[in-house]
Amino acid sequence: MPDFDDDLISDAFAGFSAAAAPSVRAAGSGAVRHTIKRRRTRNTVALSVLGALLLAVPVAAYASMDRGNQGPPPVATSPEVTFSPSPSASPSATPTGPDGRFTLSQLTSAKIEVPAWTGGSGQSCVSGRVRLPKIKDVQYFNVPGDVGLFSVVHTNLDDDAALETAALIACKTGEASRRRVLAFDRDENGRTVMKGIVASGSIWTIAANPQGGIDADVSDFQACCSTPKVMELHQTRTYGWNGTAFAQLGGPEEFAAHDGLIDLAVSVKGITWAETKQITVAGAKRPYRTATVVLKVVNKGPAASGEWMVLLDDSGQAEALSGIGQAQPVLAAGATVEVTVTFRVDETMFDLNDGARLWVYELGTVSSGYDRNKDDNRTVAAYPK
Ligand SMILES: [Ca+2]
Ligand SMILES: [Ca+2]
Repeated sequence: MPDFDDDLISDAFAGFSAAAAPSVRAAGSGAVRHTIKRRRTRNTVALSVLGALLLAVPVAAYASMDRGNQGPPPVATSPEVTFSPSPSASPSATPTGPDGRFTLSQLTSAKIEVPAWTGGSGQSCVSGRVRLPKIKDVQYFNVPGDVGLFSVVHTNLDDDAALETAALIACKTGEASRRRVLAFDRDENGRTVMKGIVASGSIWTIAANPQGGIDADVSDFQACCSTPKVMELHQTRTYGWNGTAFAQLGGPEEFAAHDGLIDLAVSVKGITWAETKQITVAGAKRPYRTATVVLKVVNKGPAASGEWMVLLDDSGQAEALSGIGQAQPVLAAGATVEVTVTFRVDETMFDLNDGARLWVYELGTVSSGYDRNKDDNRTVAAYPK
């Protein structure tokens, strides 16, 4: 149910609430696990987290949101629309069928068939024979009808050797957007044919897979607003034609790295405060102190965790410097690790807050709640008084 799942992501995480009830587990837990190819772009950043991790998501509804997406059977054609093959494109396969390659400009210059967006906020997304504008950002855009075309790639999406076009489109539904990859081809009379939905979900980019189909950069949710982007878990998943339908052909099938529950717990082992330094912020000198905090993180199990990270809640006015928002290696059940993080605080905040709030988050579990006790995922690094 790709549309249903996709819609939930858009609706739920636009404003962000994280984590969930521990009793809910995605179906198919026996599915083969794949290596998670987390996008290696996590950097130490100043994180701003919207208050506490609220456990407000109706988790049952999200239990299947990370399932592989299967496209429906090929749908309607657009007989009125014809394009000539892109003259700049060079054949990379022996054409045994019509050339199905379109440029982004071609697909945005005439009306194309967009399947109905089912469920929830999708009802506001345009569908049918529509002309989609180009969009430059797949998450943040604002166009009439709120549906746009972000990118195209040329790849084999059916049983013939000629190449077709995979087009990544998005519908703005709030701070997030619903995304789909559609397949376009030509029929033997040169008419444009929309062959179905190759994939849907929080897809950021697509690339042609050499074996056919597409490699999609997919995340477990779409961070926005004050939710740190580093909390998104990105995977590369392959989708394409399996001879019968569009289906996931490769890559991870789930975002969580394990079936069983875990219990990460964090505590402060020690804090060292540097001397006050005058730092210019927004044109004014402010008295800042930097804290170096050694955190003890234990996984009480019973399962081994996936990758996780330390995050900083900004309600204490602290600003992350290092070690925060960085993916940490998996933690075996019963294992303990020490993590050193640094942050700085305007010392005039010491009278207003008791400390900096730090918490641990397992990547890929924003909707699934594998941590059986979230109370101990948080700790306070006390400010000096
Ligand atoms: Ca083909
Ligand atoms: Ca815990």
